[in-house]
Amino acid sequence: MKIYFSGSIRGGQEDADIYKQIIDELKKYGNVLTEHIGSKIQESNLSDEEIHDRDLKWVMESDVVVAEVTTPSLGVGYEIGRAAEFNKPIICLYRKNGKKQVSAMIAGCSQIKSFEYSSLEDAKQVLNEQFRDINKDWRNINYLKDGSPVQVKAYNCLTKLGILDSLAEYNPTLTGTIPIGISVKESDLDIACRFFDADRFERVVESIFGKQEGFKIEQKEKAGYWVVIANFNFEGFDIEIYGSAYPVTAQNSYRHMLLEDRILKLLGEDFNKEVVKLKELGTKTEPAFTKLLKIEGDPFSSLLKLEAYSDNEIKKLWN
Ligand code: 6IA
Repeated sequence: MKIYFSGSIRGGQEDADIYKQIIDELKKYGNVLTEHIGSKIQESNLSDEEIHDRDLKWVMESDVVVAEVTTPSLGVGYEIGRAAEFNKPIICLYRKNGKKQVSAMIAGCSQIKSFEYSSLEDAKQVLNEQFRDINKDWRNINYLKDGSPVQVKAYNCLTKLGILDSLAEYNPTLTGTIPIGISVKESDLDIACRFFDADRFERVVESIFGKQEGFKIEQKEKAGYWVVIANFNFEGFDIEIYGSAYPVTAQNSYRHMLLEDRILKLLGEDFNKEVVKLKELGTKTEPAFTKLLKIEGDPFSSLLKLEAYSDNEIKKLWN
């Protein structure tokens, strides 16, 4: 795992010691490409252009970008923006020091996960929780093979259909409740995809799956973006292909699944049973979670607020 750590240099190097401690922690998870940011850099024998090109190459190569954003820095903001463009997972850490608030362009970006911390211990905990999620590759469905009977059935269905291979260029990822073990009888198999051209994606999906039973496909606008949704039946499953211009990791179905998986693991068997009970009575998944955790507002968007909660904060919601 290659980790790009980003921290202020010309923006101000007061926090270099803190960067060093975070970098030392990050070394437990992989190879930190930018260790030099943990010491005060006074001069460089590289030109600005050489620094820019080298650092950008490292951002592109990295598996994850971790930024300490307490000290505002143009370079850090730029690196985060480019990392978002390359669809890298991005973790931002900041301390509330009463001086400056984190920019809305960072705190408000759905592709970036921002966390406030006050001690190094807090930061370590955040990293521990985040790396646990990053290390699981949801695109590879092999995990279903060792799962429950319905997961094994889903694995066989998807493999027979060859859907993950035939749509490979769209980063197809199984989302929904079957992967996280809280499916009910009616649960479908949701395949989230990312396209760059909606019309082409629609044509490709139709040409591959158009002859499947009950096939239908539509293109519609959702929150200012075009999405393509195809449905059909295969081997007893309802299959839904959902394509959007958003990277899969930034799509709501993917984010809901990761968050729900984390909550289920944290809150254990009793909570899992309560979720399934509500779902069997007809409640949809996200409303079931928000109801049990007493979270107000629109279930689909308010649940996502929990992404920024620590494990302990989530546990408190259930106790
Ligand atoms: O705008 P800033 O300088 O605060 O931007 C800091 C970010 O840009 C860091 O995350 C670095 O990855 C990158 N960066 C900016 N300047 C440099 C640098 N030399 N060496 C390595 N990375 C850099 C600057 C030399 C200067 C102090 C003499």
